[in-house]
Amino acid sequence: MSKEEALSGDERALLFNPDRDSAGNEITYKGRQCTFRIEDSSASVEVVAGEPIEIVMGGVLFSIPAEAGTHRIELRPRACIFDLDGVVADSAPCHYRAWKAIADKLGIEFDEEKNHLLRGVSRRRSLEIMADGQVELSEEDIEKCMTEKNEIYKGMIATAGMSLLLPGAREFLKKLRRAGLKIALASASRNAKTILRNIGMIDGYFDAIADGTDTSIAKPDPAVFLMAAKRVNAAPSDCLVFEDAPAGVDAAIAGKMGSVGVGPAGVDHADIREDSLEKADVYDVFEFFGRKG
Ligand code: B16
Ligand code: MG
Repeated sequence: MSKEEALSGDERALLFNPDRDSAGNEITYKGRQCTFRIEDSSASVEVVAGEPIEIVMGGVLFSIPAEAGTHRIELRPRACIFDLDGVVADSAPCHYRAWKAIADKLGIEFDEEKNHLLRGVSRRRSLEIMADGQVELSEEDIEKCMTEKNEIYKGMIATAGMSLLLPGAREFLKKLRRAGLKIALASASRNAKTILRNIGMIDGYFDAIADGTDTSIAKPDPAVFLMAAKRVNAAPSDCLVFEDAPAGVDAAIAGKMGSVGVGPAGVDHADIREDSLEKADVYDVFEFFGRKG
């Protein structure tokens, strides 16, 4: 690979990934000569004077002023942690329909509005919220309802297959990874890996996966996010969590991580808001890590 090919620039910035692009690279970008170096624990770029440009090194955005200068980042893992249901996969409607079948059997009220309260929370907690004030369930009933709901749900996700993949998700993750960020999945679901397999994302997209089979401690506890962060060796303060559920954003905040609220409702308290990964801008992520340094 030639030096020029190793680096890539898009319409907005020059991208350098210290894990992939070779040190000692020199490139002239928008008329400015840039020399990249990797030392023990840092990466740097020396830029000659010229018009202001932007450079993304290891997922961190630098706004380079007109003057000549050297800009440096400490090399340490920085990670984006993705929730699954509602962010990468559209599995919430399947959860709803499966719970609705159980609610009908139990003869209790359950509608789409109440279903919002179940987003991101564990299977057991979902049943508790659904039954609350309407029916008393013994431990045996709870186990039976959870098993039955899960069997219905598994049938639905098998039938839905690839159609659960949310538009833009794969492309968005690829761009972040190309820039040098670690990518992790953190989901409350015990079916997370099955869904990833169904939507063609089990290989090549995530550096680590933490899910409901690793911990039963539910969001808003940050346990599953902390586990994902640990698996990519990133400090919580170097993590940005993408979540569609209020409990998920609360968990990110409790874990001292940055947060991106994805989707229509309940996540306005996140640091960044995006309607979907399809509409999300990778530069919001690069700017977030740029502010942290
Ligand atoms: P399961 P996430 C969550 O997934 C769902 O949003 C939530 O509705 C569900 O109860 C939970 O997983 C557990 O799922 O029954 O498959 O183990 O948003 O954390 O990816
Ligand atoms: Mg979710």
